[in-house]
Amino acid sequence: MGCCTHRSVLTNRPETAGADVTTGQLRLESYLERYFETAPLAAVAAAIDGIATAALEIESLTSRGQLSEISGLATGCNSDGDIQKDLDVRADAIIRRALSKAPIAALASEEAAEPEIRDPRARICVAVDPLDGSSNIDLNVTIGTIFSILPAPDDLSAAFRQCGTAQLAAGFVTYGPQTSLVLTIGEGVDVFTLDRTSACFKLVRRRVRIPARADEFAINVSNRRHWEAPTRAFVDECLAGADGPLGRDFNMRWIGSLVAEAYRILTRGGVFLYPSDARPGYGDGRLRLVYEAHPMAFIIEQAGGSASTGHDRILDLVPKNLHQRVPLVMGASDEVRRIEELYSRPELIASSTAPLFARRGFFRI
Ligand code: AFP
Repeated sequence: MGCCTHRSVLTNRPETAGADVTTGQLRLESYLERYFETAPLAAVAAAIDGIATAALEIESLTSRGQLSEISGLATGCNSDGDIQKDLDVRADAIIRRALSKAPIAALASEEAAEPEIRDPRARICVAVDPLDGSSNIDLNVTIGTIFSILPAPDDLSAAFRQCGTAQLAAGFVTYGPQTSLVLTIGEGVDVFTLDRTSACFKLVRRRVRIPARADEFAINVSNRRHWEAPTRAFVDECLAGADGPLGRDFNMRWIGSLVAEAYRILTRGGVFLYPSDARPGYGDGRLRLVYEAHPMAFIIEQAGGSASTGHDRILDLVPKNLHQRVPLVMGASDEVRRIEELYSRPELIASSTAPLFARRGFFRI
């Protein structure tokens, strides 16, 4: 089954192949059609078609909540000790099945310790976070699926040890008020919304751009006492508002769902931080490099933003292992630069919030 229930890109071409490209009319399958001419991209398009198909099924589960057989309850732990909810496991199975038609050499998932080797002659590999934000499943908050598509190396054991710049495509789906697909194939970022009547993803925004300057930041402030000084200094600068070194007021958001934060940044700008911190197991932050940070960094950079660890560009990182965690700062370039500056020049920290927010300052936060 393709992303539109009544036809599949792999079987037949839509009558409206030359559909008008104004926003809202181009269906995902027509958008993907132009990639079917060239071999590696044909496999990429087939994988995206598969993920879109899986998203239809996952969407039908999430949109029905407790009316579906999904409880949102924990069913066990994945290989890294993270709690696995029933929808995590279901989404993983749905995606594996939907991708069975696509020519994929290897498939990796947050929900499995090791990659699954499929057709070694195939030209691409896919890494997925089948259900991002699963702690929000029973809270009726936006959750999602994140994916990264890589070229298949000759030695498949190195399939998921490629730097982020090797990605051929990346994207995420949000299951929320709308079900949306955010996609890059290295030519900017486009956004599709699911038309639930025709069960079809339709293009709604092309070539999305993130403003260089943010006036909104997202971080889990409950971890402040565990943060490194540069992170603390940056957040204090934002909190200092117009009187502070950044000279303007900032709003704050934290949804606890990376896909929802990324969608907001692609819609109205901002900066997101999940830094390393002093809690046991958070020395490299919480988010995974291969199937969370790399695809998000590709999307954010394609939209004119930046993504960093605070020290290094996320896309330049070569994963040491499949489930490696990495600190992530992403969004408006000016703010990502400022955070990198605070990390590389500690002398700036002392001056950045001294008057009001220094440890011995008037306010204690
Ligand atoms: P779950 O999938 O376990 O809910 O984790 C979601 C996530 O990976 C990411 O989507 C959020 O930004 C982040 O973790 C939330 O982390 P905190 O719960 O520590 O705030």
